[in-house]
Amino acid sequence: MDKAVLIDIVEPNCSKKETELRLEELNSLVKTYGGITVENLVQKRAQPAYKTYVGSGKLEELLDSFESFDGLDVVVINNILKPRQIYNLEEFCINYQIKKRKEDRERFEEEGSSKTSVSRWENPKKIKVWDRVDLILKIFDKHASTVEAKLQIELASIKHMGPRIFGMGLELSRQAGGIGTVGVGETNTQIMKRHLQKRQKLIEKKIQTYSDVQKRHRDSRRNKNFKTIALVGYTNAGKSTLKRSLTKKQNTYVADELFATLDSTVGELFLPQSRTKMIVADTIGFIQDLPPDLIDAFKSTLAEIIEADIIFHVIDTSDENILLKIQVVEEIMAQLDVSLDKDKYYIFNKMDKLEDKSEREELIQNLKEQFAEYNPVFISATDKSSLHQLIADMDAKVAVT
Ligand SMILES: Nc1nc2c(ncn2[C@@H]2O[C@H](COP(=O)(O)OP(=O)(O)OP(=O)(O)O)[C@@H](O)[C@H]2O)c(=O)[nH]1
Ligand SMILES: [Mg+2]
Repeated sequence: MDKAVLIDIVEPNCSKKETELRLEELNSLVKTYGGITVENLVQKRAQPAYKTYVGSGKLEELLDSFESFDGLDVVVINNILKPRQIYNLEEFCINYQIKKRKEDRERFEEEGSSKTSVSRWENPKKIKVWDRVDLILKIFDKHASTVEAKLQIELASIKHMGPRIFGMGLELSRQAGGIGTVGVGETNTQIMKRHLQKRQKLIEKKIQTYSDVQKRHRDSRRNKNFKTIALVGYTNAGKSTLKRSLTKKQNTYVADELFATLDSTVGELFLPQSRTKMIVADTIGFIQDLPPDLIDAFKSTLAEIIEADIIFHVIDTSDENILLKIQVVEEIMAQLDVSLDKDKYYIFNKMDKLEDKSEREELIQNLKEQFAEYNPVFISATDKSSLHQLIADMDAKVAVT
């Protein structure tokens, strides 16, 4: 299991509350991945450091708190870094250990114990450095169960990691090659680059095949006049739980972890009045700072949202960060070009978690007013009886169309 140090660089005007919530989310991501957080560090700065993103003084201070690096495997930074910055940070960790080793050796020399004493830093350890995208990709990779999801992750990884490999190659070529000669690194980089470009084309072709099949499924549903509801929302909001409760798909995977769902699956919602059905599509959840490359790679999975007739924006009402998360989801939908004239319902979920009755009533009233245009509905996806009204609304909807 990876022992991780978490670093978050925030703007100087970031509130204490928001700083805490950001760190909390990063901790959940690390936990979902299976890592253990050993240290947290938040640095306020208006501009990230050009070379290493994190200020080097602050970083050194953090590393100083370790007796040795036995207790550290990975540094996770809660921001999106440039490939070169990640590379520089990894180098920084190696150079730190080399410096420590030198200091130890000099001290042993002075003390006259150089023959018997061995520095704790004798064999520098490679500390991995991940940015937020790396961490999300690792979780995706761990959770992906379908071939399509795996291909989409590989595509996103190539797009994210590719420049880093080229960056390192550049470094190697500088070391290996003199003026006017082609360095070993450079040739290797070119080979790697060609290999990755070929692989990317192949993956894109394969993903297209899957996406064509899904399109045929969607067309066939449309031809039968079935309307599709897409469940959209922040990760862990309860989308899959809702799908399970609305449809007969009892094998839908639900888990208290981030990015439990990575594909898109559909189920049928039976409407008792009109004796017809709607299709419910569950898909991948969103998160703050989702990199565009990732959204792009998952376009075929997300097509279910883009082409749905109705959007159920599922919201965890018990979440302290509710408004921010609503906004993040809306922004990602805008990036995806989800048409604004789709019928949209705000499904305020996990109502059972709000224990104080008067607080709950007040919150409902506020949310009803604030989001009046999005048909606010208050439910607990875990309690089917709270879904009657929602199902009745859908039934009435089919009746008039
Ligand atoms: N108390 C309570 N817990 C809920 C409710 N709905 C979902 N949960 C829990 O919330 C967690 C996340 O639920 P999921 O349905 O997997 O959430 P999701 O939106 O599909 O999450 P991702 O697929 O990771 O994006 C699980 O532990 C569920 O049991 C609810 O109405 N009340
Ligand atoms: Mg899910």
